[in-house]
Amino acid sequence: MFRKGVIQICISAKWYEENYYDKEGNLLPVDFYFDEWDTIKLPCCWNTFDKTFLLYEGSMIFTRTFFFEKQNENERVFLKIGAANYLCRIFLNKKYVGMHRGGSTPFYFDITDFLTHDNRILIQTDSTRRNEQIPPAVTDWFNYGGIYRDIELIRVPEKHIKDFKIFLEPGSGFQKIHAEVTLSKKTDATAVLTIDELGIQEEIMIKNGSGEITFTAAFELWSPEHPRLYQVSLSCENDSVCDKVGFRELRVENMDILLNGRPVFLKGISCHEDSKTNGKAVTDEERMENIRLAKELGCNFMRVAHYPHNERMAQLADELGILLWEEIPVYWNVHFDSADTYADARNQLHELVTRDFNRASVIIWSVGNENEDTDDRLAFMKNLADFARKTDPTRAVSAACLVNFSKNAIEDRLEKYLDIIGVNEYCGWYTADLKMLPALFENSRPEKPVIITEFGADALAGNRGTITDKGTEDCQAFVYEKQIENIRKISYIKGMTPWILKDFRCPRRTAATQKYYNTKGLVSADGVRKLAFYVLRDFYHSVE
Ligand code: GCB
Repeated sequence: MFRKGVIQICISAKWYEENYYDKEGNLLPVDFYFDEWDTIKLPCCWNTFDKTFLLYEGSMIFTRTFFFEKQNENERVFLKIGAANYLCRIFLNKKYVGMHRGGSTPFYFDITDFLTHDNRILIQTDSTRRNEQIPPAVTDWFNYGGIYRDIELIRVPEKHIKDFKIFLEPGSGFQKIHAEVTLSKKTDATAVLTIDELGIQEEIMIKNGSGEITFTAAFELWSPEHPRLYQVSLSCENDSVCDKVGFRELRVENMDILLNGRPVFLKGISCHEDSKTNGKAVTDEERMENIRLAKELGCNFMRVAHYPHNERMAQLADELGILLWEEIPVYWNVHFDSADTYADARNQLHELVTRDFNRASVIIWSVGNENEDTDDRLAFMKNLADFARKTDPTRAVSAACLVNFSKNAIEDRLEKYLDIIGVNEYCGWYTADLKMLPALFENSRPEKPVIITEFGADALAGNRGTITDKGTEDCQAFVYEKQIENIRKISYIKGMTPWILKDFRCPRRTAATQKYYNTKGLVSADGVRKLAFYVLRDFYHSVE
């Protein structure tokens, strides 16, 4: 089974094996052998694997051999790659299987017809940053390379369950569950949905490959305080899938965000997927530690920025009880006039929504971060927002917008197409004058609830000084105090996710107090809590 195997790597776009021939049948020369390549354990980011590769960006080839035994004539075998940054091309037994672009979402290839008993797989990943990609070349985080999430072979019957969505039917008075099934073939069938703990066993009639059902059930609601999950299973002929699912309702009504019918203030924190030792290939322990830190702060909400994090994050958030904002990397200076770039962004959104649809913790899809308000950007992001809303009626759509600096106001034409307005403002830091903050809030007349998706200040852990000494914990804590003092008075602000839980690797950050890290974390990359951590903690523990 091809799962977390030992993979061989080589930095080269060329590769040879003794038995490779050119088109005329001439033996190709060999100047190295797969067996001599370096060995790496996947998944991982090559940058943290070996310091030779720390700053390497480009193409890397991974290969291994494996045996495969068919279990029956009708099975199909899919190769799933949890994420590979950014382009990924797959070859199996010297044949090209396909390619995927997008560095943070999972993808699947049906490799049944490529498999034999003895197999050699070869996967090329290319982490080159390009302006036409999502994200574009310039970002404020580290561009880790590699296949950094799980690789799996999945066996399914030829006619299998392709998609299964289950959720609390919005507006049903918290009484009804809705489920939708899609099969791999456009045929008729009957599927059976079971939730043992609720005594539910429902038949779903499938016509032409799809079916749905709505039924009444006496379930407990999922919430951060009570993260109740139910074991759900679905079977259809020879196939079955299962999931652990919570049922909750999220609505935006007038100026309120309602969770299970009650207004909620989103006490949040932003976080990257980044660890000192593992890069983006963070472990479950590291993810749980981040959630634990957020809970210590008193959070009920996390903004997992700026790209889809590992699917385990949403599963753990479901289990541990924390609401999530999930985001695609439509970040800064995107080629908004390019149809190709739009297709890339939309595909990443589609893969994210499909992956996490059944996660109760995820309440907001964000379609971008800090993009200048131009006509092309408006059309591009409106289409993404419409797409998210159409594919998912159970969540809110948002984006982290810029302040309109010419008016010092929360004002962006995209607001019309969002359910919740996200705003990044750096009063006290990039906008040095803190007096701009009360003015910003007074100047604004948002017609939808606002989340302050970013504010913050850099501070090197242990670096102390006065409140005006940039890069000190004291200055960072002061910015947090002033921000909180202002934000708490504003009734249209329904949540906040300050920037950021932990310091993260960032080659653009060259100051002596940064050392190639963005040090706006409340906690250092080594886990040291800074003064501002306690400022935010005291605030969150003082509000409902
Ligand atoms: C921002 C960006 C975020 C940066 C942050 C900063 O506005 O959204 O990606 O890391 O500011 O530290 O400058």
